[in-house]
Amino acid sequence: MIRWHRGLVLAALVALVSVTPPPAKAQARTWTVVAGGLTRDGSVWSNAFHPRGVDVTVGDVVEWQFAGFHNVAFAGGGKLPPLVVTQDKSAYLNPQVAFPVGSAEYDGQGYRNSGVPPEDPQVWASQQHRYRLRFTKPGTYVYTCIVHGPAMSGVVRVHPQGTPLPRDPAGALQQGLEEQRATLQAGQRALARLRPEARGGSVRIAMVGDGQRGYSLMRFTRTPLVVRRGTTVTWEIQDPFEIHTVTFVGTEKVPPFVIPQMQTGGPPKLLLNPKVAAPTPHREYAGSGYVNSGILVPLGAPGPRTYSLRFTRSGTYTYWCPIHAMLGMKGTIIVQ
Ligand SMILES: [Cu+2]
Repeated sequence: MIRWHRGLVLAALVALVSVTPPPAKAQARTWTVVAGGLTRDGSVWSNAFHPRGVDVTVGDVVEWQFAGFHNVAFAGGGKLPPLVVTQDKSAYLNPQVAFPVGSAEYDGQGYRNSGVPPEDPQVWASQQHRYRLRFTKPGTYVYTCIVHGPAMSGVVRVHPQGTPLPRDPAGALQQGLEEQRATLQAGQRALARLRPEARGGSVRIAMVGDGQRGYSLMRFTRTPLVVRRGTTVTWEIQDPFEIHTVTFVGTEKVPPFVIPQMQTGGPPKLLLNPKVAAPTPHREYAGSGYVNSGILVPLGAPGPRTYSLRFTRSGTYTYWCPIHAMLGMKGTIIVQ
């Protein structure tokens, strides 16, 4: 009798399994976050993640699409690595930032890094460069773009399965695109207001960014700056995200900022060109030659933020930020 009973129960179970759908296990979803953004002319740049915060459930994937030169880094309980490392007195982009690190899953432990996209505005505009991470444990995970520092951070809030979420993936992406539009529009308004400030015999040019709004301007001025001979012009970074230089190249080409050095059996080393990074000793600009500020650093970072040159000769002069030359970051000074 017992044996017969057991057989009946088994038969009943088999029948039950064959007619009922599998237990309600939430379908893993993919959420899109856009890293950065830029206007078509490259003048305004987003240094924010859109949306800044995203709510997901355990098992879901977040996919970052890179609309600029950014990385996505989760510290995983440790310290984030530095952007730059030095070796034999040369400075390199840290491979721990430039290239992907860690598995495609994250439970809050261990460093995860997307790497950076190619330095190519077309790749940025197409958002083809992507990074995916699956979240396997509930928690609130802050991440940072190490290229642009702690002011460029985002958060992924991972909830237990079954938790009702404020948005679905389409809604979260729409929110992100709205945030991106607001950021770029705020930047465009700031660009429209951008004016060099004249004080006595000197003029000040601000390189502007806004940590709250999340933008940086990739322009020195909107129109050529006209000054009298003998005027001192001072450039000053007022931006929490970006480094820039002020570089008069004379008859030379605009030098590249990053020089890849091919390695056998590994990724290239990314040398930061000392020609761009290091200042020349000039205090005056007499109309020719290579004259360079060296790297000027963001608000809050250690290092120089200002650079001054006295213009001693009449003429029309173009200068560049080689770091952002591909975005059209150049200026013109007319010395009368
Ligand atoms: Cu720049």
